[in-house]
Amino acid sequence: MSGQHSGEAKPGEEENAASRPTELRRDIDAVIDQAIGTSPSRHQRLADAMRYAALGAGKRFRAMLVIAVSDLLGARRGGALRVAAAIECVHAQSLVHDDLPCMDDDDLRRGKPTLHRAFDEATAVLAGDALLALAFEILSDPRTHPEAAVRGDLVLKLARTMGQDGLAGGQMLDLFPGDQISSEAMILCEMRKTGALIRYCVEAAAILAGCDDGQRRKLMSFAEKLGLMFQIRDDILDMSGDEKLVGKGLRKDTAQGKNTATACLGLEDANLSAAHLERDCHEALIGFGSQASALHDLAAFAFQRMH
Ligand code: GRG
Repeated sequence: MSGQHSGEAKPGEEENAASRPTELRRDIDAVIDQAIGTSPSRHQRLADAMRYAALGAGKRFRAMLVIAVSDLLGARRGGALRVAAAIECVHAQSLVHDDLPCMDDDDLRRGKPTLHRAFDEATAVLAGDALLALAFEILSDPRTHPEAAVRGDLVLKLARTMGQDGLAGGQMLDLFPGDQISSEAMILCEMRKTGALIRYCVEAAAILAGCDDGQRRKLMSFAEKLGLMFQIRDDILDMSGDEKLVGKGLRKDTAQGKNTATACLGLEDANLSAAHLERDCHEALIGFGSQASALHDLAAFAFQRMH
């Protein structure tokens, strides 16, 4: 992922899956690939499109976050990997639909043609739909957690994360910001379209592990700051990043009149805001000690990322 997340555990620190990104990437791909399956009775083009969107590329930031929190809280690794894979399916769907001509109309994603360019629009819509359905299938499978109540909670919270108060609602605010560019409206949009899924990564790991209220409050505070910071950094990269590194077309937000952090605050203040949020992330983790080092690394990565 980056220098801070190089795959080496620091001496004296317990190694966890989030500190071994290559291994984690392989494990997540294996869960998604197996869940897509190979049934000959299914439409091969749909399965191919789902694999094109969900396997191989991407930083797997959300998966790493799930694993880092579940390692911190002592959740079972197999279940955490399945939750991480389900979240990466939702994330992949959101990118596929975001890139469609009726939304942001993008040609490049993760360094390759967007799904509707590589396949066709109808396939991209359906592959996105099927990836969402697959996420719920993965979560509600007893292999994710033996207790039905835990699986039910995971499903309920994901449904809320995706709906009007989450990704779909955030994307509406992104596409139809109204006349007024304000920082309140910008923050609401960013918290929903991006923050909600990052928040769910932490919430889902806490649900899996069954942590106490005090730990949950600190972790959710961390998650909210992290999600907003991740999107502000995305806005900054859209304005000042390198297209080759980021792997998608940039400098479209301003042209499209989007209510982004950079449009609202300017580049310098957007950077300052991201820096404050990074500091808040680290502060929220005080109390977990060195056991939360993978989470500190992820916050540092989210702030410093160039892709
Ligand atoms: C889920 C029901 C439902 C609807 C989706 C299309 C849509 C509604 C929402 C789009 C939300 C969106 C694309 C927000 C941007 C999130 C974001 C910062 C994406 C980039 O994440 P990275 O940098 O990407 O982690 P990689 O490629 O590394 O995984």
